[in-house]
Amino acid sequence: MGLTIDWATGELTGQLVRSRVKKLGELREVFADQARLETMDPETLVYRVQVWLPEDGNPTGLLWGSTTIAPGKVGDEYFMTFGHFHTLRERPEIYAAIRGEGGLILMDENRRTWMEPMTAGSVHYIGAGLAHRVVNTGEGPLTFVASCNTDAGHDYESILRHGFGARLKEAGGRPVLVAEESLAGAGH
Ligand code: PAN
Ligand code: ZN
Repeated sequence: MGLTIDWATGELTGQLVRSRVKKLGELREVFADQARLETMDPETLVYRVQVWLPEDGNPTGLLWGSTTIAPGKVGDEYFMTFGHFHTLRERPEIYAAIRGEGGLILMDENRRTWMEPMTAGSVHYIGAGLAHRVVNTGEGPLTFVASCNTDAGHDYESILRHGFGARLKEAGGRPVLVAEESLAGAGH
């Protein structure tokens, strides 16, 4: 079908592959430390997404994607994806990590939030109705592949408004999931 993946890097090649990048300046709302953000270059590349979409006209077809998140932090918070619910809440997704170290943050509609560790070879089933975001806690790039129905859609608005229920931050040299409530209590 004219699509290939380089399993070392996650790079997709094919005529129907679309690529987009997210720079720090487009992710202001998702990081907690706004003062630190102001000191950083908004052109910094945080992650790159490649998506292959089938052309079979099937409304519930399957897409194939690859995302690479650069290593980095805003203050003590690691670089991460924007995160989203699927617009069609009943649409699940599968992620599989191919390199790097990090965490998949999952959140249900009641804002209950938890994390699954991601490392080369870990496979993650994102059940219906769960918001999902990936965080790179490693020294190098974190890459994962993804597949879900083409009609799933992205609801970024809910994340923009309410965020996730917890953040993955470095504390004592290791990643710790910190509940937003306790952050709010600390005056953030
Ligand atoms: C992924 C994500 C990709 C980038 O393909 O879209 O990793 O994350 P954001 O969309 O949150 O910026 C996916 O989950 N698709 O449904
Ligand atoms: Zn998704």
